[in-house]
Formats: sequence, C-alpha cells, structure tokens
Amino acid sequence: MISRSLVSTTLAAVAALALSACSSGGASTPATVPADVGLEVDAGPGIKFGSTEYTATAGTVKVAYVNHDAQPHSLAIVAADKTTLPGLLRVNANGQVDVGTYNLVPGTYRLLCLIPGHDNMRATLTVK
Ligand SMILES: [Cu+2]
Repeated sequence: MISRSLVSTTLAAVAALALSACSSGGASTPATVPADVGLEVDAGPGIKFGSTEYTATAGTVKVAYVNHDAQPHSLAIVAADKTTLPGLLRVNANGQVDVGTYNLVPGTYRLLCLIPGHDNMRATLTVK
C-alpha cells in the first residue's frame, strides 16, 4: 500500500508539472481561441485532427490548437526540410486551447501529434 500511494503521488506530481510546464511554455493558455489567430487546428474527437488539410498565409502566424478530445494531444509543425518549428503546442484536456506564433514561409508543412500511439494524427499545412 505504501508503494502504491507513493506511485499515485508521483503521478500527480508529474501531471501537475506537465500542466505547469505547458502553461508556462506560451504567454498563456487561454480557454478560448484568440480573435487574431491565422490558423486554428482541432484535435479530435478521437486520435485525429479536425482536418487533413490546412492552409495559412505566409508571415508571422498565430496558431491555436483546440482539444475536442478527452485525452492529451500535441501539435508539431514540421517544415519541408524536416525541421520542426520551435514551439510545440500541447493541450491536455477537453476544451483546452494552446497558442503559438510561428514564422511561416510559402510551402508545405506537416502537422503531427507527438503523443505515443497518435501516429495517425497527420495533416498537411499549405502556406501561400
Ligand atoms: Cu494526439
């Protein structure tokens, strides 16, 4: 029993750490999508993005990642040269929104969720 309660305490601490790490990663973790986003990407419901095709206008783009699912999802934006843009977005709970700002040049990017087992979460982002 002692080891079991220790495990759950540790898990709670890890979860709290993950949450605080997430909210400190961006400027904030708003509950709603800001009005000035250039791209909104939806996670779920289920292990998929809301669409497999997204488009955005080149430049400095604010991206909102909205969780419509009960489990955590992340969003990595990968350029054509396979480099991942800095600023992994992470939404841990249903209704959570994470926002990041990216410098996008014209071309094709891939959107990925990096949560283990979420390999099916793949989409294409076309920037013009
Ligand atoms: Cu996911």
